[in-house]
Amino acid sequence: TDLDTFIAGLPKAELHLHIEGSLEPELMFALAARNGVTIPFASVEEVRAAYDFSNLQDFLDIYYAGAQVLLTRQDFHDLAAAYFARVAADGVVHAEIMFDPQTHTDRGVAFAEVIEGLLSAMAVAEAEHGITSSLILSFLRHLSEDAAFATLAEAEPWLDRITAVGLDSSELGHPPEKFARVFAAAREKGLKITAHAGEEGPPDYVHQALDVLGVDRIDHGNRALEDPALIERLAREGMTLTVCPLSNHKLCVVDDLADHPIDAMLARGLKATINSDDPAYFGGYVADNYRAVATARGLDRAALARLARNSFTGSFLPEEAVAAHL
Ligand code: ES4
Ligand code: ZN
Repeated sequence: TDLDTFIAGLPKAELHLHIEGSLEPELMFALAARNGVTIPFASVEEVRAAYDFSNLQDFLDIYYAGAQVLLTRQDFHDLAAAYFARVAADGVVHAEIMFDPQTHTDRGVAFAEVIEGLLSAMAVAEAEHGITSSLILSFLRHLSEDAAFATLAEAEPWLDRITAVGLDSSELGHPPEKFARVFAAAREKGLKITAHAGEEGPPDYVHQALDVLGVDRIDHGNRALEDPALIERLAREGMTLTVCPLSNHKLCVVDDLADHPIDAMLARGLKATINSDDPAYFGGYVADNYRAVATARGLDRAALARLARNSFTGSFLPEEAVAAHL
């Protein structure tokens, strides 16, 4: 079989996906029209042309602007339904989906509209595509810890349908320790914990995610490679890293995909996984990310299968469900 067929045929979990980052320009225009929202672009082509980023903040500015077309429960349903329909073809059988409630509640959209729309699409995905999924509520780190606490309080009625909390948005200047108390509170409520760390931030932010937040997973983690003792610790603890190759390239975390450290991570014993991050903005869904590193770094099929296997062992699925996927 050819490489694309092999990759699509590998059952895989997606562990690092911002649902707002799966908003394709076509749907952005459709929702803008449906909701009477003005967007600063004349065409789908103009939107795609704007997706030329030099760093994380550059991207985030456009990502938050795009999210403004999302207003109703139906919008969030349509957004997630489009994601599931797309990744069914990529061999995704389980997805742990991050959402940023503050991006919406700060514009006056009710938390209930956001989460009920996502939950209804998740039910359809399981029925129609056999894809299981769970939700990761991600706090925006450029906002205050008090704002994160308020978001956790708003989520209270749905805590049995939220698997984990995460930490995303502008990393530099917003270290994990800023959120020590709210992550402790989330853990008390039985939620799993993940955090973006070491995407643009230094290795110390990865240390803080481990020691201060007590994460179960690290999102990205690229810059951990600058710290040999940290690499050793992550390997020893079997900590999963949710790596996003096309994102890393688009946001200039790596200058060239040919320099992507995915194989270095595996060689150092790190439990790396492959994910899409914000597929509508970074030019590819999860299978595209597998293909990109397979081609750029010459990964063989055993390495690709290892990465797919890691996506299940690194998931927040219960042990029996993980075993059923291996
Ligand atoms: C994000 Cl790539 C990335 N990094 C940090 N925060 C984010 N939110 C959406 N995509
Ligand atoms: Zn991310």
